[in-house]
Amino acid sequence: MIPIKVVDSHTEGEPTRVVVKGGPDLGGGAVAAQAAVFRERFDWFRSAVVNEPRGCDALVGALVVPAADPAATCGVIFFNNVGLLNACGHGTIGLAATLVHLGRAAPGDTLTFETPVGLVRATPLADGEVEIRNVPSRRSRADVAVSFMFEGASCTVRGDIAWGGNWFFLASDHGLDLSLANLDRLTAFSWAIRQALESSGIRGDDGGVIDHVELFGPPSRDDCDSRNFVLCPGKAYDRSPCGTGTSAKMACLHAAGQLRIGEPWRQESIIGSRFTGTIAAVERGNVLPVIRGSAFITAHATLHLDPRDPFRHGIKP
Ligand code: PYC
Repeated sequence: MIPIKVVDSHTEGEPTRVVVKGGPDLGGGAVAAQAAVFRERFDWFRSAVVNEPRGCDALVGALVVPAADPAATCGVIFFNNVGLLNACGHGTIGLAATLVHLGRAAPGDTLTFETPVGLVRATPLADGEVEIRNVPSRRSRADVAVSFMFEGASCTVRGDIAWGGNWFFLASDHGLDLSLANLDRLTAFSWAIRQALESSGIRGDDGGVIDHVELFGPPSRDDCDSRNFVLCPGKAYDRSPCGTGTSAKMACLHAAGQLRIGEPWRQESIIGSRFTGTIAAVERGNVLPVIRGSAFITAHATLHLDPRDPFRHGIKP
């Protein structure tokens, strides 16, 4: 078996594991088609790379694959503890930092990654930050009411539905304290929203499942505009402010007339880290989000899958 070589990093606290060697052959073609092959035939590989005992619930994997688009540097498929992600902002920053670390890119280069949902650009900067240009993002519906039971009481929350590379339900009027000490309640509340969206058949405007829930509150830092809590599809919370979530937020703010092109939006995460976003332009009703953040390399490793190990393919939640 080819050894699986990975480079680990974290972007504003949220971990990424880039598979740089030993990934499965997905047959080439468009990255969206390769992602379908990965999902159907190589779920064991996904789980082996990111799930316990080798990984953890928060870990996002990034499989570097050939791109079909001649404009792309390479393709990338992001995945987590329960499946594939369409796109991933913190992971894109982690991937760019990893390529710089490996000497495959340099500050000032513009890297273009083909994802299953479009091209994402990343520029490693001289100060160590990475700037990404995410996929066109949009608010799809405003002020949607979602009702569910929470802690034995019936509860209704209103929020927006937006695309930022993944589908999000974004709510500010929820009454919860956005602090790390409150993680269990935030998780239970957001998960109840997620389930209510699903059971009421509320989806994105392309029929996509709304699998990320984002709650907003006042920032704890003077240099931020807002703090968030983001619940990811596998019930882990995003330690970073979430790149696709910040893109969705900026789309909502712009649609509400609260964020102009070029105006900075400084999004604090639940752990106090920060992304700085701006809207570069608006095209056909979509905002073009630009986001900056930092990633740090934490490990180089060779993953070992011992045929005698009953958990070599990970413990699936
Ligand atoms: O940064 O877009 C993001 C992201 C999605 C899930 C975890 N991080």
